[in-house]
Amino acid sequence: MLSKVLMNYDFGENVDTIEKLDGGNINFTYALTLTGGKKYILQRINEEVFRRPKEVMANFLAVKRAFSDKSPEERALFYPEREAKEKTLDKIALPDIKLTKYGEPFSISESRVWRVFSFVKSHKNNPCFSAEKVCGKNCGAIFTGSGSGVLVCERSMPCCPEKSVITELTGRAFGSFVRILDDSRIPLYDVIENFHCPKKRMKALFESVKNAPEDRISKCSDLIKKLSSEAEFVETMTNKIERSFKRIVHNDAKTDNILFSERGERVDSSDACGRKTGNTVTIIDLDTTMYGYLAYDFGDGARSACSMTKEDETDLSKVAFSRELFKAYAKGYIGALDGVICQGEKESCVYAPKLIAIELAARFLKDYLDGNKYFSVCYEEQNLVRARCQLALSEDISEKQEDLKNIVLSV
Ligand code: GN1
Ligand code: MG
Repeated sequence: MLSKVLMNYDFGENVDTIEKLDGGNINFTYALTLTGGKKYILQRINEEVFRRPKEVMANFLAVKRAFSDKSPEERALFYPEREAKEKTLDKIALPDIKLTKYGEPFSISESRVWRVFSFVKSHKNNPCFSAEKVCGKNCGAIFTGSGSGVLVCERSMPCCPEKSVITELTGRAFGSFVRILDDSRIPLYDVIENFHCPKKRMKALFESVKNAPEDRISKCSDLIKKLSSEAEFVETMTNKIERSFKRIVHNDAKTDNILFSERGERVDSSDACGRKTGNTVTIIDLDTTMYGYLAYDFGDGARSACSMTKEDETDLSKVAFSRELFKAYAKGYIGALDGVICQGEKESCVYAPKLIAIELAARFLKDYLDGNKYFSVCYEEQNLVRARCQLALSEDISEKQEDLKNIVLSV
């Protein structure tokens, strides 16, 4: 199958190895290494989830084009407190697509849609990277990308300042992404309708509850009850957020979707305007980049980046939302939108992490009840475990709600 797919591409040399990569719950991803050592990422779009994959690719190209229309300065990470002159130019890049032999951005093989991206050499592609490399601090901390949205600092769990640096950079990258595209009026397809819409996601869950097999229902009746008790909160907040307007947002604003360039690529000299040039931060996974509500994008990023465990933690006593990391994420994301974000959007950011944790709990639970058709699973009950974990996270966020409010309003 894969060799047939590869026949659509001209790499100039032979493909030496193909390695299946983990990470991501939806698409199927492989790393290709050519005989000369050059690498690419090959990916099959999951058509069960993205029913119109060509629209996904059209959106990708439109966003990429809108980005290229901007000057390098406009594409930089945005720091409100820094004067243009002393600004470190940390640049945002988007992945490069490799066209097929026929000049197409994707290929179709046995009715499946495939695409090839240039490989981005980054710390996360090595599996470990040190704080020294990421933020220049020589504290000895080592971070590992866990594959589910959390970076685990191996030295000083649960949280050290350097982890905050990465979380702030993540927030800043996604906030800057929204800022950069703010005046681009490009049309984009709604590749998944109501992708983030907590009240509709809850409704869909309760529909599945009606039709689910008895043995599955009996394993999660406590969870269904708890989620039902959140219905009013979800309804009120969804209505509040959706009174706002849509912007182009990434919609999967988590740490795993950021790649930090090798420190070696850093140019410490100044650019023509006398500013220091910095790292390249590549934002990947643009599949759900669409018009959507800012608070959902922020909430989803925060519930992922500020969680202290992986998404399928079974020991719920460990599940926690870090205030420290939230402070960092909010500073980055909201700070990057200084002068752009509206007051109502900012206020909604206070409740959005809890809201999206509940939404994701509902999505995981629905999929468990439906027989695991949407998210890929390694074992039968993984979606149930994930749902429990998200609900526990939402409960922990609830307890910290007042702190979140003070943090958001002080950015
Ligand atoms: C899916 O596959 P991945 O990790 O990029 C999902 C996100 C969820 C995430 C939870 C298209 O994203 O919305 O937050 O799993 N993407 C889609 O791990 O549904
Ligand atoms: Mg994604």
